[in-house]
Amino acid sequence: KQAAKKTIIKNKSAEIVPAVACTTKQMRQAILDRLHKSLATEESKANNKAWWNATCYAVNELLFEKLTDTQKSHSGHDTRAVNYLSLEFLMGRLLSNNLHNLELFNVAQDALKGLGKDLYEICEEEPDMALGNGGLGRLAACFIDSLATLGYPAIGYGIHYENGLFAQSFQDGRQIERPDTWREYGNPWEICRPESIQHVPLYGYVETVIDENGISHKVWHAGQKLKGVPWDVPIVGYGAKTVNILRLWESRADEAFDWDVFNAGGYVDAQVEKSKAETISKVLYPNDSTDEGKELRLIQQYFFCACSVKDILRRFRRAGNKWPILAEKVAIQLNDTHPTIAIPELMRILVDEERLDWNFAWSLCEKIFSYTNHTLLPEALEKWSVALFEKVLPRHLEIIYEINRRFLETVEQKWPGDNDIKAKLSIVEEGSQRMVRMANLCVVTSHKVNGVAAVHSELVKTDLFPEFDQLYPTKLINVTNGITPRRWLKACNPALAALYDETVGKDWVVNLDKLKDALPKATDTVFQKRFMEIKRDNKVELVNIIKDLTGIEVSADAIFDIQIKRLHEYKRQQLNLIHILTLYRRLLDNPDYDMVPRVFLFGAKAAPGYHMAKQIIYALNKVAEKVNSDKRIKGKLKVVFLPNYRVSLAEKMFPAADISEQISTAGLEASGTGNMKFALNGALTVGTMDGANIEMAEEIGAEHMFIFGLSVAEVKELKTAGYNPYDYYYNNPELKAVLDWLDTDFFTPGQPGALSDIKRSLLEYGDEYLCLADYESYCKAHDAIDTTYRNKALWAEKAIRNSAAMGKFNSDRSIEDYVENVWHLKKYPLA
Ligand code: NBG
Repeated sequence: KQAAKKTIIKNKSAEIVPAVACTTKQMRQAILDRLHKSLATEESKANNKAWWNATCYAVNELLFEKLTDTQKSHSGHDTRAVNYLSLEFLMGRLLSNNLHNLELFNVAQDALKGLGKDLYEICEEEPDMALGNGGLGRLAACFIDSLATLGYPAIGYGIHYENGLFAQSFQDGRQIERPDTWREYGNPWEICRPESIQHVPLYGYVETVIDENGISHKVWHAGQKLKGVPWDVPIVGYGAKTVNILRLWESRADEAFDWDVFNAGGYVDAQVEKSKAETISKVLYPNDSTDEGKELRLIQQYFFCACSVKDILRRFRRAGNKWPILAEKVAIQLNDTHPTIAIPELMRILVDEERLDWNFAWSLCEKIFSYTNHTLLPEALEKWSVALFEKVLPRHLEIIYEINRRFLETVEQKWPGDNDIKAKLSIVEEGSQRMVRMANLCVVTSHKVNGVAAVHSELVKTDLFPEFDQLYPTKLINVTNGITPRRWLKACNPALAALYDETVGKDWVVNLDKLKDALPKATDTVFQKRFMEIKRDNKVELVNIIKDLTGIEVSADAIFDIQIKRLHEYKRQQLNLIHILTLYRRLLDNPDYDMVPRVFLFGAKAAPGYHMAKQIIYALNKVAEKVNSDKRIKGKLKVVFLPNYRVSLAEKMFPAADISEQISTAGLEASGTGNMKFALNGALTVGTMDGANIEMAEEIGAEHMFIFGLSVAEVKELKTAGYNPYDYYYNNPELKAVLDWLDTDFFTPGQPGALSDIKRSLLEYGDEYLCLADYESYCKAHDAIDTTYRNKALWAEKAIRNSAAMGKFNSDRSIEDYVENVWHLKKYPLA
């Protein structure tokens, strides 16, 4: 257990007004009551887990009332709401965040102190809700925080995975995956809602039926049925004027379905089928940015979409509404293509079950759906085989064919006789194995399609969907990502948050642009000193965590250079690695090599089936072992790979960073959001002109970042001209030496070649991500970091400028952009 001992930050100058009235005394009593009356234990017996549970229950008592009030207000006003459909919500821990959003953190801290307990230690008991892989899932979590904070009616819909993203450990440097059993002993934050269960059909066949008026329609006879059980997690906005919900569906066998008949084999087979039904929500697919073509994954997608669409329509009907106003009340955001199947599902319900006219139903769908694209990587664009569809969702396939038939008529009108364009845009891809292209279905249906940073959205238009952009000129738009300042500054960096409270006023929490008011202080020596003292304190805390987790000792005087994100070749942790090797060689060649001591920190999980990503983790761990124990380099270089990177660990790393590594090949990182978290907490970015880095440079001033490498245009040029990594290898002796090093057994004694895979990927296999092309410029950027860091005042100025310029990158701004351009919602905060 990491004992995070944070200093209690109290700002005496301005009293915090809690969003919910609760004194320290009342809080203490509530916690004790829950300990006694809900957990049936007492102070002398309770362990920290019990105290954590009791504190969560005490917070819930305050939250649930607000939740009910919000729901009452929303149904009373029959509000238009956005339904955010996402296969991933990477929530992390909730206790500290909920307390901060209620403005009760200090109250709870004092209450627990009175009981001999420390809130920070209690918070460490909470397992992360790791129901997501990386940026896409964390973005969804930031967005629902902002929606509630801004007072918009919104529901997050997702899956109640029994196991979230795998827990990672290292064995001899290699990644080991273990199940993440986050709710094995229950979860105080969720409420089961059996009254809102949904039933989901699967498999079977489609029949054409003629009704009494002689009109034919389709009936889908399912071969199996699942039951979706909703679990609601309250999402409290900052100030508690709105408590929305995140509704997560758990799959169960449907008793209403005749399992015995279906199985003919009787009891045992029925039980087997039952446990199969329960596997649907068992595990999160651990792939980041790659498509996983598995039947179970398609069923997961359909399961949660079908439950959510039915739930949305249930609420709509309950309000007594009629179909023509469906699109006035309902907006559905598709977070990537994972929930695309919601489109044919809504069409199926409207046309087959509600017997609405196709054109009318379609016109509703076109107004209801919108889609966010999160990547240009071709391997991440989901496609499902027609054969699989036919088996699992036969009626949906028919509906997709009909949508496509009508769509191709539009294409014919625009480009008469052009079969190439038709083949390219068609929702169904022809070939030896016919495939359904989910992204095309999304673009055809949605009224708005957005990328997640300016450069990415531009590339969506020019490279990914150029013909769609011609066909629908106003459909493709940009909404730059953002992060919630509540979690990513106020809660995770209390000392810096307090400094900002004092400097620019407390409402930066809901108006991050306010941080700009601190810019004139960037050159003020007193302010610089305070800012950098906070940074140093945060580094000292991380030093202790590193020691606890790995046994490695590092110095807080070194530059903390951090790369935390999923392990992927396009994110180029391997480029970071070969630069580390370069520094190591320089130090071995010249023990007096003059450099500011540097600690390179990593945190990353690799998809379990992604061989090269796992090799990179292995190489980093092996290099770390060698470097950290090499006395010759006098501690100037340390490499630390922290195991099990996750939201709660990230919260301790961002505040302690000097350097943020954002080094993807230009054009491949759609946005990045870690880049924003680092800068907000006062780290300087070493990065390429990619994703949101570009917009960050606009806000901060590129001269206050360490920009390097090829631009998007230069990457394209080089690839067109024909890229040959050997040119760089033979022309740069330092580069050649470090790559050749990987072929020896220097880092893996007795096992020469154990790291050769990495060299091969950078040479023989063609270096798809252009690491060697960017190597020299990357090394120069690092030299500049070293030089700049020696000038303390200059560094402090830049750190402040980075942090204070982050106003644009808060998720409240992203949400307001969506509201204005896509969702058109009204605010309904509680009085
Ligand atoms: C990721 C991108 C990131 C981006 C997040 C959130 C996927 C498919 N995409 O660059 O790689 O910040 O989405 O938009 O996970």
